[in-house]
Amino acid sequence: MLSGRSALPLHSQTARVPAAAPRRCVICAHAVNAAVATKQESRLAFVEQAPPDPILGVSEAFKRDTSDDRLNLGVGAYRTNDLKPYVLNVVKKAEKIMIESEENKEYLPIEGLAAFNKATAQLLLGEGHPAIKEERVATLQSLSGTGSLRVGADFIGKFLPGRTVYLSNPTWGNHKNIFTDAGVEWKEYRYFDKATVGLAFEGMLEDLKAAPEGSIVVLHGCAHNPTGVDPTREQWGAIADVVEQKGHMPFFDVAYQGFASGSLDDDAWAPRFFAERSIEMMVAQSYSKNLGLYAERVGAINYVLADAAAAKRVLSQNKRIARALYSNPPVHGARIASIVVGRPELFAEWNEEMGMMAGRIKDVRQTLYDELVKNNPDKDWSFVTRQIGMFSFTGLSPPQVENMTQKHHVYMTKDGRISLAGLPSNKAANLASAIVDSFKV
Ligand code: KET
Repeated sequence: MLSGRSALPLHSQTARVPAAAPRRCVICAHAVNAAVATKQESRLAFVEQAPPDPILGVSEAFKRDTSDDRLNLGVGAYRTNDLKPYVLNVVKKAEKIMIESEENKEYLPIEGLAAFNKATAQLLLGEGHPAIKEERVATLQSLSGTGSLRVGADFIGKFLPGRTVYLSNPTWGNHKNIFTDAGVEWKEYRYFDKATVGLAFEGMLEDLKAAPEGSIVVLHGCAHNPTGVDPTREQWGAIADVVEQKGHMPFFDVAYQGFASGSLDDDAWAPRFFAERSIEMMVAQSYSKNLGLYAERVGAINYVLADAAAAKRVLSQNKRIARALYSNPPVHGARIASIVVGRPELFAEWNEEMGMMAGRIKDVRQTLYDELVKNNPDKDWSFVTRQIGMFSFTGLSPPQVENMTQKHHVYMTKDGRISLAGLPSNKAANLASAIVDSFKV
């Protein structure tokens, strides 16, 4: 076992023995160099503990709670009314088709599965959209919404250096991580008005007008996370006017298409409206929620551009970015999505299932509202039913959220967001009384 004359045995681990005893290798009892033996501390000992993730860390804390009343309303993941994760029927059917056709596991091209890329651009813009026909859309399959945003962020860092990214205040917490880690500077624009529990529309327009020309503006395609507050169509018009006047580049994050309203078309209205106005844009898409493919990491980054030659070159550079990040994307979920979108009977069934999921969330939102009104009729709870999508942004402060968790075993994010997708209707009354109680803290 000796490698070279003076070398130590390769397996020179020491047993933990009193300091005075001679140090010996635990395997062959060879005497071990004292300097090596006493060096207990890792060269990485200076690395500090990272804080738990504000969203996914909530699920970790929830798992440690043993109370029967515990409720996980942290992460935005759909559950049935019995709190079971839901695998869509269309997903099971697509997987059956895949097994029967004995698909292989070869690497995908760097840009992903061609059938998926075609389907995802069509879902986004609508079938037969001129931008698709004219090959002005560059689409790269990536690792769900997060990975697609990150590829886009790296592209901005490389090809639009010095541009600032504007994020809504508040926004999905991971946006900040993504742009920070890509080395792209970000700032915030006003979005939420606490007083009205609605859109800070004037403030938003002012901030976008004040941003340097050619800035990148991250916009939530629908069902804004965490507020559940979206601009009206008229307001989108005014936002598009400013974006156009200032030459900003919109970067849409579309994580809830079809899942917010139950309609793929309605939920894609805003990015389609920008495309209609020929505003060049970036769009990240996710299939975590609408196809329930959370763990399969299915999504895409799209660039809807003014000319086909630019789209071709932009795609080539996105491939270069993806190659170094993860080389090529996973195939399984992309095949599922392309089969579901590509077969009319499965596509129709998918729409029904999305309608069912969106419907359950709407129902439980209404039940929660009714229970809140019953519990405390003096407070205006109308914001609960005005908000759309998966979440309710309650306005609870961090100490009040602490009360929700410590006293009532309700796990939620510190910003006061609750995921209604994790609420069974028979727990709505408990949740309402926990919220009313916590507002007194
Ligand atoms: N964008 C938004 C706005 C978003 O809410 C999520 C996920 C994503 C992108 C990314 O999802 P992906 O699975 O990478 O496609 N949001 C939920 C889960 C999470 O935080 O990762 C959430 O807010 O709970």
